[in-house]
This record gives sequence, structure tokens and C-alpha cells, in this order.
Amino acid sequence: MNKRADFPASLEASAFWMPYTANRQFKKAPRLLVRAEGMYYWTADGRQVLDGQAGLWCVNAGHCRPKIVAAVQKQVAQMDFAPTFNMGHPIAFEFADRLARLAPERLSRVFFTNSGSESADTALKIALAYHRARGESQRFRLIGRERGYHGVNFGGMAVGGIGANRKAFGPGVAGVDHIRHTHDPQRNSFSRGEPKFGVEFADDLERICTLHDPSTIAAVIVEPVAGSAGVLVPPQGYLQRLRELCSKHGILLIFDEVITGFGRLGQPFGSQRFGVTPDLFTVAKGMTNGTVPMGAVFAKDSIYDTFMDAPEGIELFHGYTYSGHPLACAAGLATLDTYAEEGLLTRAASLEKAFEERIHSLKGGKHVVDVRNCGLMGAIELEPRPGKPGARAYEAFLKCFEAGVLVRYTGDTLAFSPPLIIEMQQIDRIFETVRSALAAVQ
Ligand code: PXG
Ligand code: PLP
Repeated sequence: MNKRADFPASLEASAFWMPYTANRQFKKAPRLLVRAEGMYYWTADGRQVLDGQAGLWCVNAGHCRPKIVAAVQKQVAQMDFAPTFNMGHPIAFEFADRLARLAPERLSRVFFTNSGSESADTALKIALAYHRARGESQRFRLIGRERGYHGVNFGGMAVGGIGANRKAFGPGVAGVDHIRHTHDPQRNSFSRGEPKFGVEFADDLERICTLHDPSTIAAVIVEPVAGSAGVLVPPQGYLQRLRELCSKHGILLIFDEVITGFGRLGQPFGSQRFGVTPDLFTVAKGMTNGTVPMGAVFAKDSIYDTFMDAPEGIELFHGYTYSGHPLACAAGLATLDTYAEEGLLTRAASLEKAFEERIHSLKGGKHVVDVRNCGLMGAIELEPRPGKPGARAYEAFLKCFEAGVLVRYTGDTLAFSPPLIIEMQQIDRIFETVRSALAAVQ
């Protein structure tokens, strides 16, 4: 199966400029995946690897699910592409309507994009245009949160709060500010699920409102659980408080559910798990089980209606060539079928306690300074090696991979987000492998 002994040697000069990767380091010692099925990948040299990160937080139903594969194959042969600007095709409407039925009540309008980054920028633009349509064009400010990740396009980068993702790229979008992050290891380390302390971090929005005046703020965007920053779970009551403040000040609340959507937290969407309803929310990744790139923004009916109240004509000057791409819609519909048939959108709820037990069993382990979890999402934070931030997690990641388990590392944190079809013995295997890897890392 695609075994090519010359692969590693040939990659050093490859044209592929790899994303978010240390290119030179990788190309000297590549790790190549050539096949996938269910919970597993197979490497170019034929090793089987347990997927502890659902691809890249996206393959929620596991790999190469037959129904999804068949739907994409059928669609590509029937109609490869059709425009959605001034034209339409039935499955785009069907998919939007199916999605709307999963969403919280009254968030039933769906705008299609092709990624989480595009979803973030789309949501921000809808927020600005919405206020303008209501005669409040002075609401131009976009508020993100420290440590937030909303993709790599200019809007999402601007409201994002991870320094390394911003520093090389200039002044960005005007009128952006950030509320503080919710990470408080002093009080909350080794919390199981939502940490006890920190509801008051939401009040930081009042500081921003006092500084800029709330009447200038269009939207606040946060991840219900911050993923890229290392799985930062919201303190108890924090999202509720943020919701109250946004409502009080007429600010739209946007949830970025690119990771938390499609069952990761034990409900279809994070908003449903936390019982807090945003005005707009973004998705991608699990929407098509990672098979065909796609994202979307869900909007409140009242937001959509505001646009539709305008005089006849194009209501929103925004859209992508591939918005509602037929292959993605076919993949998405088959993905929703698979999720429904196997109860995957709520399966994380039944595994959460056991997953929590296993991941927290690493507490007290070598190098471990914090463990966090929510749904089937978890993180183990390591004490950085003095003078070499990230080195320890990278070595642990390599050791896990050599031992046949793929986990994600970011900074000095190991992150876990397995496919939602995972079985108990596979959860055990992930954390036993991590335990051995950490024991072997200096
Ligand atoms: N918002 C959130 C909350 C995300 O997690 C994006 C937007 C951007 O999506 P796209 O499809 O444009 O990549 C994301 C993506 C990681 C990691 O391990 C996280 C993401 C992507 C790749 C790696 O930290 N999140
Ligand atoms: N750049 C050029 C020159 C284009 O013509 C288009 C789309 O027509 C784009 C960028 C945007 O591409 P997409 O719609 O795939 O985001």
C-alpha cells in the first residue's frame, strides 16, 4: 500500500510549503500518513496509528465512513460543481435545512463557507452589516479574547488572541480589542470539566465597554471552549455572564464552534451543552467529518430577517465561489446521517466521565502541571523545559507517534480530541501511551 522507501529522502527539496509546521525539521524526518479507516491511520511504512486527535479536530465519526465516501463519489460523478451566486442546487438547500434542525431554536439561517477561518470572517462581516442595516453603523468594533483562535484570515486573526499568530502580520483590522482570557492555573489547575473560579472574567467586557462606549461595539467572539490555546474550559457561569452583558449592551455574541460543534462536547453544539445561546455561531471541521472542506455561519432568524427587510436586491455582498459546494453538501448530508444513525452527536456525553477519569489519572505524572477536560476534548499541560519552550511536548508527541498513537501538541500542551466513535480500550491506550512517553521524556 503506497510503500515508497525513497519518500523520506525525496522530501527535503519538496515544493510543498507546509502549514503551521517546522518545514525544515519535518522534511528531514517526515511522518507520512497514507491510509485511514475508523479510529486508525496507516503510515507510509505500514504502521497502524490510533488517531487521538480526529485528524485535526474534524473527523468526528472516524475515517473513511462508507456512507460518506459513497455520497461524495456519487455526487462528483453527477454534478461536480454548480454556482450558488444567482443559481442553486437542491442539496445546498437540503443541507442548510438539515443543519438548521440541529441548531438551537431561532438560529436557523445558514451561510456556507469553506473553512473555519472563512466562517469567522463571515460572521464578523454579518455582524457589522447587521448593525448598519439597523441604522447603527457606529457599531464597528469587534471584540475577541486573549488566547482565542478564529483562524488565519485577517478578521479572525485580528480578533484572535494568540500572539504568535499575529505578530508577523502588521496592524490588522481597525477597531479590534480583546477581553482577558479565562485561564487561571493558580485557582483552577486540574479542574474536572468547568472550573469553579472565574465567572468574573466575563466582567472584563464591562471594562472594554467603559473604554470604548458599548454603542460602538458590534460583536464579541469567543470559543465556548478555547481549542488551539490548549483546551481552556470556561469557568462555571462565565458564558452566561458574557451573554447577559452582550444582551444588556446590544452587542452580538458570536460563538466560534469550529471545534466544539458536531458532538465534541456531548451535544450537537457547545451552546446547547452550556445552555447559552449566541446570536451567530461558526462551524467547519466536523460538519463534513473532515472529508470535503466546508464551514458555515448560523444566524438568528431575526438577524436574517433584518437583511431581508431591505429593499429588493442583493442583501449581503459576501460569498465564496465554493459556498455550498455540491461535494461538500453531499459529504455533509451523509455525515449527518452517520452521526444520527450512531448517536454520535451525544455520544461524548456518555464517555465524558470515563475519559475524564483516564486523563486525570495523569495528574502527579512526570512533568504534568495541569489537566483539563470537557466532553471528548482534553489537555495535559507540561512544565516547559527551562529555556526550551515546547521541546518537551514535541518529544512526547514523537514518542507517542512511535508507539502508535497520534496526539496533538501545541506549546507545552498535549491535546486530545479523538473521533467520537472511540471505544474505552482505545481511550485507555491513548493515556497509557502518553504516560509511558512522558516517563521517557527528560
Ligand atoms: N475557529 C476555531 C475555534 C478553530 O479551532 C478555526 C476557526 C479555523 O478553521 P480552519 O478550517 O480555517 O483551519 C479553527 C481551526 C490546533 C488546530 O490543533 C486548531 C485548528 C486548526 C488546526 C490546528 O490547535 N482550529
Ligand atoms: N481572487 C480572484 C481574482 C477571484 O476572481 C476570486 C473569485 O472569483 C477570488 C479571489 C475569491 O475566490 P473564492 O471565491 O474561491 O474565495
